[in-house]
Amino acid sequence: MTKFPLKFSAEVAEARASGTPVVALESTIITHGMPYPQNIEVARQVEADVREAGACPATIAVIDGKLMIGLKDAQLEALGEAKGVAKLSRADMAVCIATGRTGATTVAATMIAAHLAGIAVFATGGIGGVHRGAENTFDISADLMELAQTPVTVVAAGAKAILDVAKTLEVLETQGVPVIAVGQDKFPAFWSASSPHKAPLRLDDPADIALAHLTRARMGLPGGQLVANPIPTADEIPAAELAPIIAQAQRDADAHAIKGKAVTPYLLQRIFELTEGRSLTANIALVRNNARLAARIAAALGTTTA
Ligand code: PSU
Ligand code: MN
Repeated sequence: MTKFPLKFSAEVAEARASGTPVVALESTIITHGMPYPQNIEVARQVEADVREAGACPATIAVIDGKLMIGLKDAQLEALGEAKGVAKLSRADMAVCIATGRTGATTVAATMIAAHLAGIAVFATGGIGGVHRGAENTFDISADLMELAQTPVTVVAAGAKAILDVAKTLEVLETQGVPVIAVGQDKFPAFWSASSPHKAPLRLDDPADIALAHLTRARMGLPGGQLVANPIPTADEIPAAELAPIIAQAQRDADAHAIKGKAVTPYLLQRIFELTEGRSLTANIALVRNNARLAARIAAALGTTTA
């Protein structure tokens, strides 16, 4: 906890007062990860999923220089409609706040905000990671280093298959981040439930994930955990079907010289087009699935005494 000024929504303030578990949600997925108007619908739906699972959703964003922990519905809608909203990671968050601007938080920035607000569990779609060709571009998401230093358990459907998943897992290991698959041994690949990669760790019970989180804290280890929750198989796009589409999207990104922060949003949009919207349907299913699991972990954290 900190003295840094945070702006809690009424719902989150009430949850904190009454001891209701809280789950953080990111906003870059709204502004850069999904097309309008589905982005707003999905953001609302994911919040409803968290509530239904007995926790309180806290969607995080910077609005007019204020670090918001929980958004009113009108704010969420405005963010989803806005164009040109900044994508904030660790590097740009303070500048956005200091200059009174508006920005959406990535996984890294949402973790920082959640920790400032005393929220231990955060649900998203997929984390950023090591991009293909990173040996030339050095494009490695700040999300990985954030997981190494900020004590928030992040529930994601693995790493987006647009990444180099093997290199992403290597960096997570080097950084000392526990990567915990749920319900299977394989590391999930976002739109696909499985991948050729074995997850380093597996825990199937939310209570064990909560206990592992607390144990790290008690040991004085910095950083969080990556909980890799596979997309329900009914909703997945098989990896073999997706592989040529991802390769095409990557070629298009290269041909248009897309760089830096623009890479992930570009690839997601291109895959959406190339799959005629199927990637979005899968993305929605996996985020909702992650929100429900995160709520259970947050509830377990509230009752676990390590
Ligand atoms: N997951 C999604 N859609 C997204 C993202 C994640 O389903 O848009 C966003 C997250 O905010 C993540 C960011 O932190 O993409 C990673 O961007 P980069 O690769 O530039 O670090
Ligand atoms: Mn990047």
